[in-house]
Amino acid sequence: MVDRIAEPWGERTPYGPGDEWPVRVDRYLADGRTDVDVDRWVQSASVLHSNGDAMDIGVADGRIVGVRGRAVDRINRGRLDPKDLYGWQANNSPDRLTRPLVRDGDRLVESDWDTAMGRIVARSRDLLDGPGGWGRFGFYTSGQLFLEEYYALGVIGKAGLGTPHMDGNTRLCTATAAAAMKASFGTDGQPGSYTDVDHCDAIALWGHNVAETQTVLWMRMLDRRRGPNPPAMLAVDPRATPVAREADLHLAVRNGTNIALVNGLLREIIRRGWYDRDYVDAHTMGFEELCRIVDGYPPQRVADICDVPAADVERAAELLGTSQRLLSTVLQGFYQSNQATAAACAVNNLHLVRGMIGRPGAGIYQMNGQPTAQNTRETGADGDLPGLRNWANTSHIEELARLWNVEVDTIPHWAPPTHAMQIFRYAEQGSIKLLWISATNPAVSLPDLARIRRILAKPDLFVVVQDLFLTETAELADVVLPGATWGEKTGTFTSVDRTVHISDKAVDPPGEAKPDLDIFLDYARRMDFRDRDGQPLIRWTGPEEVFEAWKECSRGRPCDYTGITYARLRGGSGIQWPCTEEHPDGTERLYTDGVFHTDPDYCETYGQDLATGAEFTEPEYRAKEPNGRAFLHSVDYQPSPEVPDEDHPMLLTTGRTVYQFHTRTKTGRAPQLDRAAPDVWVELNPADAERLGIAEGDLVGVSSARGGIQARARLCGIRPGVVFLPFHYGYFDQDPADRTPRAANELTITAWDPVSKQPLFKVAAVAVTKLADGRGVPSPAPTIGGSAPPADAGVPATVGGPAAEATSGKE
Ligand SMILES: Nc1nc2c(c(=O)[nH]1)N[C@H]1C(S)=C(S)[C@@H](COP(=O)(O)OP(=O)(O)OC[C@H]3O[C@@H](n4cnc5c(=O)[nH]c(N)nc54)[C@H](O)[C@@H]3O)O[C@H]1N2
Ligand SMILES: Nc1nc2c(c(=O)[nH]1)N[C@H]1C(S)=C(S)[C@@H](COP(=O)(O)OP(=O)(O)OC[C@H]3O[C@@H](n4cnc5c(=O)[nH]c(N)nc54)[C@H](O)[C@@H]3O)O[C@H]1N2
Ligand SMILES: [Mo]
Repeated sequence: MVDRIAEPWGERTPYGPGDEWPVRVDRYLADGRTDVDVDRWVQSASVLHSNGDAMDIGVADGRIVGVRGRAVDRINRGRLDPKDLYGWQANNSPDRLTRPLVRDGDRLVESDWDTAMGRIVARSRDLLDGPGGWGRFGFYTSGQLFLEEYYALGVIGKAGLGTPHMDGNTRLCTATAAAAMKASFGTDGQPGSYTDVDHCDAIALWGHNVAETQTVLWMRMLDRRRGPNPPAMLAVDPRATPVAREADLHLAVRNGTNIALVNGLLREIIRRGWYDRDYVDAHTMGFEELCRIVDGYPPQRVADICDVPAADVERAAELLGTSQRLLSTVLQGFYQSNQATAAACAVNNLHLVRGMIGRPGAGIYQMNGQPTAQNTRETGADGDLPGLRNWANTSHIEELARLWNVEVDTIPHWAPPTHAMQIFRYAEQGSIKLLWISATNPAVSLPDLARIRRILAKPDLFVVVQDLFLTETAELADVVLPGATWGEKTGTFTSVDRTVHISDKAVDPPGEAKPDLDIFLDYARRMDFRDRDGQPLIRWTGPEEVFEAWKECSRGRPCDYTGITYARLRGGSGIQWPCTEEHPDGTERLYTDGVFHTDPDYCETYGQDLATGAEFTEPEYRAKEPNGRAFLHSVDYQPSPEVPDEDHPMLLTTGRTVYQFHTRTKTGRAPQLDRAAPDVWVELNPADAERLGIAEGDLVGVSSARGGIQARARLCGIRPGVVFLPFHYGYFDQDPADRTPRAANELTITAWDPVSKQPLFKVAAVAVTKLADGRGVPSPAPTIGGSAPPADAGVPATVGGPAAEATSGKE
């Protein structure tokens, strides 16, 4: 028995380089049940992060009663994280939406499917027939639906309505991962494999608190660290996260300065001869320009910009430069920070110049965050074209037109797809009049919430929200559609390392809730979308048919799924794409031969200027003659769009705790997780706190040019001058009479990366003031994770108690 709230990572199973990661099967069954009480186990994988932990769902009396990890799976070998173990309880929550709701004046009232869909279709027809046509529609979807649902939505948007205004919350999440891989390697698609952890001799974590966010991947890293010949570890993060505390070297950079750091590291690596001249010559372009740019970042300049010791920059360069099998992971500390795509590409550069790609242990994970973000991108539900096709390549559009049997001009491709922040801007300006939001909660997760609420509440904007609960966003909708979720519907999704899993239906959804796929297909039927021959555009009736159609769409593209079937996904491990007739067991690593996806006829983009985002044309791209070589992109450091000043003297950054997922619609309804981190807190460095007269637990006001919130102070290991807020806390479980603002995004800025268009959640200027004395009661921050207080602070440890007892064993 293990309390997995008190011990999120469980027991160590150490192993050595090249060995197989030992099995450890984790399980949690509620209410003291044991295996004999379970009627059936149904195969699935986790939807509370991008790791892809494979699990079985335990069912008794038609309800979910627990979960266990799947020992056969290549990703987790049986392990589960705390959210995986306890999060499923939200499915059974009594406040699930069970019927559609429609707006009646200032109220939402219960209705039926015909009425709700009837309203959406009537509005759609009016808009489609009126001035502006397809330009009036905006779709904002998720990284948490299934592949089949995204593909159906993508076809509705692109071939049915013909609108370019479609994006996912993946824009907030992994747009930069996609943009950086497109820019460096030609297309999206992770080069590495999780088994690189088994082989590497050094791990660099770039703005990635993997211990709290891909907890099972961290277990794998920790098990290597506790075994023979452990890998060295470098952490780049302004906070003393568990990763930073474990690392051999921690660079606590000032947030917003990543590019200066990586440029400086590249300079040292090149000057000290730690690069692979042959690999550079044979497989890359842009080395001379890279040398010219990074030459401007000697250690002392990096130290000044990033506020880290110059000697540590040199030590980090040595750690990276002398490793033989380097594994890098990159996530939100880069993607949501200043110069996101440029900084993520700089990590790619580091691997390319050292030839550290495409072989065991030498891997890059440009991480995903959400469980199915990879599929949003692959299927084009983020506005890109399905199959990682290039919107500027006419023959790619023609392929899709043939596949869907529609006119080429129906498919929007005259300009880049509209990104999420621009969709909200169009809604604000009134050109978008119908906004359909599925499986995301922008009234908590987008920057500058006062503005987002104002937009969603506009009387001339018809808002459809498809969710499990009456969220902060759903409250502002005109129609609310009750979705069925994980465990209640069947579909597939793909992890960071391209492993495809199936998630089978285990139980019926509550009330009249429906799978998102059924909702989208119902809309297509009611709208009567037709193909070029006057036949129904969409004839699918269930997920497996959509999957089969998707396989055809993916054929010949990097994400080729043609060798995968539902049957093959059932019973064993997940399978990594590309999976074809020639490679029936999938593909462990990409670019093993040093040939990249940069061929002009194959690539996903003709490229952008990484400093400004300006798009290059096809002739400009062809003139570069990439011949399968990767691009080394180099960019100079520019300060963040917002820096501290007299009124707002501190830097804000935001992020996550191990116990909560996003806006907490699921984890806030799982008692063990909720109790471990029940309310917002603000992390302060003890020196800043002393200067401001703030002690542990004091009530603090944090304000920016956008708004203000209140939170209790946690004094911990964050760098001086910086404050951190978890962004999880909206108001769903607050007393309705007391809606004191507490969401981090009341403060964040409306600004985005010029290339990936990912919003800047990690840098804003704020003022911090003490509002009330905490009288010695500590803040609600967990004592585990980035918010861990000093050992002598006297804060009681975060524990789960008997209710959190899970098991770990050999099977
Ligand atoms: N428990 C939990 N796990 C999750 C999720 C969750 O909500 N909860 N969400 C999932 C999703 S969708 C995502 S996208 C991932 C996110 O996973 P992560 O990226 O690991 O999570 P974050 O906490 O957003 O940010 C990571 C770190 O970036 C640091 N940071 C902030 N600014 C900077 C900077 O300018 N430079 C650098 N180098 N570091 C900086 C922060 O201090 C933080 O520790 O997690 C996934 N897993
Ligand atoms: N300040 C700050 N803001 C951030 C971030 C940050 O680090 N800092 N991170 C950003 C990132 S990386 C992300 S990914 C976003 C996440 O932001 P959101 O996507 O807004 O967060 P969630 O709470 O996961 O919202 C998902 C919604 O979908 C619903 N849902 C879940 N499953 C299903 C389903 O099967 N069907 C339907 N119809 N609905 C479902 C859930 O109930 C929930 O309301 O937040 C972003 N915002
Ligand atoms: Mo994310």
